[in-house]
Amino acid sequence: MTVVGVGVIAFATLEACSSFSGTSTPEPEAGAPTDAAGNPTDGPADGPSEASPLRCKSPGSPTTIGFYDEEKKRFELFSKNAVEDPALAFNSGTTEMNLQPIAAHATGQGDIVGWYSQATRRLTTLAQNKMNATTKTSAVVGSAGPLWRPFIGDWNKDGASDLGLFDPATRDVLLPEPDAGASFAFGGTVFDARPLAGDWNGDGQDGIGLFLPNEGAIILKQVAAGGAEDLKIQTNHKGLSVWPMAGDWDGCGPVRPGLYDSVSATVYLLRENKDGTAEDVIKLPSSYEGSARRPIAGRWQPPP
Ligand SMILES: [Ca+2]
Ligand SMILES: [Ca+2]
Repeated sequence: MTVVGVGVIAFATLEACSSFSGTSTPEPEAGAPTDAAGNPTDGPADGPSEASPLRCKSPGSPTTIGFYDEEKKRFELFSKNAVEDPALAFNSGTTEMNLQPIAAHATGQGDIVGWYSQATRRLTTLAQNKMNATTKTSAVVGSAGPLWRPFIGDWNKDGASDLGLFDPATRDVLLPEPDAGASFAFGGTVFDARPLAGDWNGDGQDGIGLFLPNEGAIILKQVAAGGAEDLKIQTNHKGLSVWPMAGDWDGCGPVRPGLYDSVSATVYLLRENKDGTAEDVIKLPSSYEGSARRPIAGRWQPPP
């Protein structure tokens, strides 16, 4: 595969606490009650919800959900994983269609939004999470096809977010950053698979994953490389209206997948990276139903 270099997208120096890497797994405290799987069962009563006790006593800041509304060209970034008026909502400032929203780690504090354009094969990131922010646009990813989908991770563990692209037709994965051209096949032949990435086991190395909409399954690999998956999680959610995201939903440890069903406007956040896992359910208002929203997740950097 020939790759035209994308160049450094200049997410610049990044803080240690990334949505995509370096999140360590807090160990249960000695004597703390645990469930059958060894996960701590106690936690502050003011957790994300009563149905979801925190898995640790000293959570960091959680990753929270967000959306890009393709119809309104608008980002909506939530301050918590619950129904609310989005804490940050602003127009993307572009009229381009079919943008694939992403979240990436930025200089200073937190994550910023952007998009990958299938038409131009470029990644654009905002300097700040606000309207009319300065944008940075990558070079053309020369070998990417017209339907390739983006995902963001830190492939070389330098703290800076890197682009990945997935071809749902051929299952080809391309990592144009940071070393211009790693490519491999991942995921078997599945229809319309959707990529995601994260540090699934909390060892500081980002892995990759795919949501398989026809099966309602998520496959995860602990590294960004080809071959068989390390984990397959069967969810109760399938169909082409379901899109994946990834985050540390309670601030307690490794990154976990989440799903958003755009028809029912419902968010499902997995509590564990294992089959049959429990999940937190966030039913958004009916005004979200059937919309052109795609989910993203991050520790959103507030605008200055
Ligand atoms: Ca990197
Ligand atoms: Ca990892």
